[in-house]
Amino acid sequence: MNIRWPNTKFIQSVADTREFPHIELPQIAIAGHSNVGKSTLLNAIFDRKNMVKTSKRPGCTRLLNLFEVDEQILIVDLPGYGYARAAKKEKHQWAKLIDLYLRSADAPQLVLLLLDIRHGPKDTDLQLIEYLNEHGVRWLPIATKADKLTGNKRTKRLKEMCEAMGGMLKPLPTSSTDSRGIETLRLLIIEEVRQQQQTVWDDPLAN
Ligand SMILES: Nc1nc2c(ncn2[C@@H]2O[C@H](COP(=O)(O)OP(=O)(O)O)[C@@H](O)[C@H]2O)c(=O)[nH]1
Ligand SMILES: [Mg+2]
Repeated sequence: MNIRWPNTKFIQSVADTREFPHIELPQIAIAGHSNVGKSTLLNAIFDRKNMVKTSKRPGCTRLLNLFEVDEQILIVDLPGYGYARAAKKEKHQWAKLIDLYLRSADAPQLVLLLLDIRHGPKDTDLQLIEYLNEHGVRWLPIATKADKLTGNKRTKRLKEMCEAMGGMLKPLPTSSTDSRGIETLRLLIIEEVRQQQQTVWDDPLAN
């Protein structure tokens, strides 16, 4: 299957959860450390070069960026965290925005947690996982930059990452450079949306 989403569009940036627009679509949020490859991966999923702005300066976005995919899915790009040089106040603002968002009526059904395959989960990732588990937010780990490791090293690393996160979820390896895992990720998103819609309607995606 070849999934394409030609009508993907940027909706708006939200600095405060009170500004969150009323959009009744299944919602998936994307989280991860700054520089993990979040913007690049989103562009790869959307099959666009510059739908999501990539920046050389890590940690400069402090907003929720909303994208609507083919009028079917709302993708929320969360600000990257864990930027060592960020001021304490900035880190606090990040945590506050994420906390308000994840506990709001607009909370996502699923969080895709991006982790650099070379570094695995860092303390800040583990803190987020703990938070998501505590608040009953479903999440799935996605390993980025899989092209940076090969063969056994990659397999071993994925296993270690899985163990470091409690041993339940094995990260999906992806690469925006060689497109590995991108189509699987699109399928995963579609499957998530299908499940959501089935609870509301009678399988509208069946044809
Ligand atoms: N080798 C490799 N580099 C990547 C990949 N994805 C992103 N990068 C690089 O990682 C850096 C950070 O990417 P970016 O998407 O801006 O990260 P963000 O801060 O998480 O949004 C950039 O220099 C990208 O070119 C990938 O799949 N493979
Ligand atoms: Mg980015």
